Amino acid sequence: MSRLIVISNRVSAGGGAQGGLAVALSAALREHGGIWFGWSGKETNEFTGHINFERVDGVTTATVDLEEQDIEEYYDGYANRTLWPLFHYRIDLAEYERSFADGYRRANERFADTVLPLIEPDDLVWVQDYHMFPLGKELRARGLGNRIGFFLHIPWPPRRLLATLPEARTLTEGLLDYDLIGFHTDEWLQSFGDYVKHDLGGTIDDDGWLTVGERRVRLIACPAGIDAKEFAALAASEKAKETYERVRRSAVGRTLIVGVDRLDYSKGLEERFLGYERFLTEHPEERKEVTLLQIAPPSRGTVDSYQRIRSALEGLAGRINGAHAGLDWVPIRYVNQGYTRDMLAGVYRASKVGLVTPLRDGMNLVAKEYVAAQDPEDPGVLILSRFAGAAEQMTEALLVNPHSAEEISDALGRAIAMPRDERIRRWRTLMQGVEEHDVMWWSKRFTDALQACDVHSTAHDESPHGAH
Ligand code: GDG
Repeated sequence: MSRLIVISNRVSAGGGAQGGLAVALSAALREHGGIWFGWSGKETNEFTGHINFERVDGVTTATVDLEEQDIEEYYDGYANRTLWPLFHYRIDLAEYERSFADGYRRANERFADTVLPLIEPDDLVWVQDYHMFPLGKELRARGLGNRIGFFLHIPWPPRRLLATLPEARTLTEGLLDYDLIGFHTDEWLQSFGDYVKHDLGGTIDDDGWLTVGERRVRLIACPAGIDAKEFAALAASEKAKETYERVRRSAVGRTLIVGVDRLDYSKGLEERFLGYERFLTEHPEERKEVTLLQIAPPSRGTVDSYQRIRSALEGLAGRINGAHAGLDWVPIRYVNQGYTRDMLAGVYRASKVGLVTPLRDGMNLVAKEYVAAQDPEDPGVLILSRFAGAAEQMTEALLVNPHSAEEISDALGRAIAMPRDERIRRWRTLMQGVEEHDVMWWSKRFTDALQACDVHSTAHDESPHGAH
């Protein structure tokens, strides 16, 4: 079996705070052997390419520090201010600055220079996400002939939106140096295909082989999942039970509705609050019988748009609570803090409704975690945005348009009134999907598809890294 080199912006092997994806990537690395390479998250005065190796829970990690200017232009800039909003269809928030694009290219060149000597001839190289689009091209330019795959964790935007990015063409052409490109859903794959067909003159056959001139790249839709067994076990842990009891006690018999999201404008939190307010107005009989618990740990706080969404939400939660609260009831409990995964599992299980309404989301793992944490005898109801990648698989959820306060309100009414047998029937189908297409399935499907690709055809065979 080939070794695996995983490359991602941040490296998170081992430790209790690992998310589901990190667990899967660590498991794949333990199975294949290999290295997880990325940015350490730390700053250095001068980039030297010094690699810090660690061995964590059977996984070797290799990280580098970046200069302040790299972090500002590559990470805060191009990744978080340009690509993230654009790829979530928010061109109103996207900032197009040449210095960001330059910093992004420079950081990727630095990653390529640093990781190259760590890669052996038969290794599979798996690059993760939008921070690293050009890395494959940079590695090819340095003569690497290995199989290199890329997985995109966020949506691919429609081509007319992508066209607003000054570097759209360079960025997309650069992706043709990968052997395999994975997306969460067919929709994102089709959007990518549209751009390539219209703007690069490519063709795609029924098996997902993309051809542009001499280049052939395999495209697959490969939806990421969670470790369903681990999550169900978390939900049965002492800490989860304790949290379950605590949350239920604090709800004093009221129906709990839960939202758990990184504080991000793509997650549709304002629209969610407005939909919930509409529900309170349209269902006066339910007032004081329900509570919305929204957990939203802050993220990317150095970016203006994140500071704005944070204060907008505080204002909105305050206004709704001010307008509707009584002596012994507040409609929204809005918590700007993160919890451990076992506590989250307890919170999900204590909540009769999981409200997951992003305006756009590559996949959304919270929807799957909510399902995995439920009591099979008395499961809650998942309300899910049609615009989350997860909606392609989770059709037994109540699917809503997250922009419509009326649809959110109607779905809340339906979820709260749903009879137990219908809840069980829907949950079983959802849980079957979550278990079958779990995160181990995802990483195996991707690495198997990468292994099956021919060794890169246009590699520079004279290079030591191109030889096989
Ligand atoms: C990107 C894509 C895609 C949240 N609050 C806490 C906490 N979380 C955890 C959740 C979940 C994870 O964070 C969030 O994952 P999502 O998938 O929902 O969203 P993004 O962070 O935007 O992830 C997304 C994903 O990549 C994978 O490809 O699905 O579409 O945007 O696991 O549980 N975890 C802890 N405390 C919290 O308070 N411990």
